[in-house]
Amino acid sequence: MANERGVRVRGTSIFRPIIYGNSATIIPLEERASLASADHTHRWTVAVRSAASAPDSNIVGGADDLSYFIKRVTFKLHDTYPNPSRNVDKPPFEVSETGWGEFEIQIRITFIPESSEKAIFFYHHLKLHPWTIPAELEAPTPDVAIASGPVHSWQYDEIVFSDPYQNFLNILTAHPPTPLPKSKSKPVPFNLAHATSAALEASKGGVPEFTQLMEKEEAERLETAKKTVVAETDKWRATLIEKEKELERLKKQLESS
Ligand code: SLL
Repeated sequence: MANERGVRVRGTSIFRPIIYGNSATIIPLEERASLASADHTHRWTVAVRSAASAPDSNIVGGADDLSYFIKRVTFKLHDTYPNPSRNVDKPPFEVSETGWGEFEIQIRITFIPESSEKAIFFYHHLKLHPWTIPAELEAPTPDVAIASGPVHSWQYDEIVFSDPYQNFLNILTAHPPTPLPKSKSKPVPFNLAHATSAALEASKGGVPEFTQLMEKEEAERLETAKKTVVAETDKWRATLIEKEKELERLKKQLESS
């Protein structure tokens, strides 16, 4: 039905690539005393951003202003925080806080009224502690943790709008997303699995970035896994046929004896 939003464009779907997640840094010991809560050990930012990063920016993602289709992002923090449900009505869609513990953050995205879309939810585990600790540093001191740089935990996702209203579709197509770079312009690993302090040293001060290469590698991993499943299935099917033949043979042997 036509209304001020136009008609629904049936059979069309359009998506926008986003990331959500957090970065966190350790608060130096000398700074902690001056905080309202002296037991807070980390400073962190949770955010919803466009997937592509701005050139030469030290922010993960965020090249595009998403307010052309996002009206509000609500970050629901742990109940230990004052006013835990934080509404952000304009970009950047993020909340920065200090604290001592990790917890689950509910992220609710509300779209502009022209979209007539329902709000969507993401859940993000606030990550404060490093993914891996260099083997040679069993118990890193705050100094070492600070030197290792911020901890990053980001998830790539695509918000898909199916059968969008014509007016909303026009708004979306007027704002094409910045494409992801073909490969990383910054040599920073997303997770420092089996990191050595040399690897940490190499990545210090760097900022991770989503790329088309990462997208491609993920597709390749899925393809390889699919092939493995098919090969395994074939192998077990052959075994089954063998066993059934053997069963037949034994049955016949039994009958004729
Ligand atoms: C834990 N289940 O035990 C989690 C809870 C709560 C985090 C973490 C500070 C709040 C405040 C804060 O970091 N809360 O005092 O403002 O690890």
